[in-house]
Amino acid sequence: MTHPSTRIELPNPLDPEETMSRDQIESIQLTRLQDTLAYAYDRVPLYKEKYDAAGVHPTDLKELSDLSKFPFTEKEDLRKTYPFGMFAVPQHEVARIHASSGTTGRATVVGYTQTDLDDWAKLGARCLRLSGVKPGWKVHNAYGYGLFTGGLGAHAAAERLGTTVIPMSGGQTEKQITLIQDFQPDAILCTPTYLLTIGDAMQRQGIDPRKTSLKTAVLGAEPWTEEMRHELEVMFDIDACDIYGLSEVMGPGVAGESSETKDGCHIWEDHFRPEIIDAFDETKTLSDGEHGELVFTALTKQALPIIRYRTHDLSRLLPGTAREGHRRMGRITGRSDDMIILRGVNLFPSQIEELALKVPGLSPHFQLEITRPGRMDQLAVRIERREDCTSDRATVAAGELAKLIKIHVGSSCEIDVVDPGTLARSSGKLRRIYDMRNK
Ligand code: DLL
Repeated sequence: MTHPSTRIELPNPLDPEETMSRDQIESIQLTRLQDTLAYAYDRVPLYKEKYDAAGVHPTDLKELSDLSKFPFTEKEDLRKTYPFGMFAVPQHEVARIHASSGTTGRATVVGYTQTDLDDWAKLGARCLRLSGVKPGWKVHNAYGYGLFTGGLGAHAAAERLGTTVIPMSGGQTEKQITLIQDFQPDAILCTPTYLLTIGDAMQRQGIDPRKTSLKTAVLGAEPWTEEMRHELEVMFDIDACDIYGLSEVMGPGVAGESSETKDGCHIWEDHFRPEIIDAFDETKTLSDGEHGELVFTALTKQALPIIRYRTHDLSRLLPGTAREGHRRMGRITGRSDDMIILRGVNLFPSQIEELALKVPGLSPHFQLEITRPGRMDQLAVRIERREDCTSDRATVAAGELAKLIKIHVGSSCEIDVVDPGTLARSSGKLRRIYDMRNK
């Protein structure tokens, strides 16, 4: 007897909002923005205090550009009201809580109603579909499960799309490899540096990552470059697409990238209104195309309305391509608080990644160490050579990288090429910067 199945051949049309025109999206944004401002003002004391102090009221928002009259929300606001002070619904309506790791202070706590979770899954599923993941595929989810939004967020997205989810979580690299070989997943979800860790470990075991069943990787949660995309696509013979999100705004799925265009993440603008501001002068809102700091307003969130949230992520807004009504964000070059200022020159780890991968013999495994031996800051780039790179070649490569950094970034640094496998590997977000100046 054959069993009826509810999952086989599910229709999988796009959400109607995905194909809306820019005008339609902006008209939805306006009404949702007006509702959200009123909702937050009525329910969250912090918003009322801030808006009263700034002399603005939700009714002052008549058109989208009026948003710039409203104060920003900062991570510090969530910290001050820790744990639940910015929640807009009573606790019994909160279906789930997540929290950020809090490496630079108190953790920030975020909450979701059941409707918020449904929206999150829907938007995450849109991202995966846009990246080429298909219903019926097996999806190996190696984002960490727990308070981090990556694991459960990507999990719900993959389930919503109608895939078979393998909830592996991060870490236990040997087990990841065994499961990839045994379960034959079609797609993998993890951070870009963790996929690199898995690929490296496979090669050390004599397994060719190009021969696995994987066809697609949807990678995010940390900055990565086009050079790293190329590295991973060649290493695994896959399509690698970007996915963006942050806990305070939702989690993974705020924006996702098309596998056909691979030209940056489309922001789901029926649920989020993005802005770009001057990272060093928050009074200046920048135009599309200009580089600055991303600011997000969530337009539909119930448990934790978030208005003009300063992400500190540096990017720019670009017109929609694969989903024309929804603008894209350029690849994140870094976070304004991760910027290294070295003798007056601004530098991001992603710039080093981009340059290092242009030098034959050097691998994408590197760390940046900043010290102050005298009165001057010094940067040392510690980077692994590739397996097939001889020590003579490594010496030449070090010189080449130093020269590229001098030309493109404008600062001198010391390059220390180390043996393969020497530097710490990531199983989630990789720490690249070791600032020893105050140690
Ligand atoms: O990292 C959510 C996420 C999980 C996104 C899995 C994608 C995939 P948080 O831990 O709150 O949430 O960290 C958010 O990570 O402000 C960025 O600085 C960085 N980030 C996230 N996605 C990307 C990306 C998750 N695609 C912070 N490119 C954000 C660059 C990213 N940076």
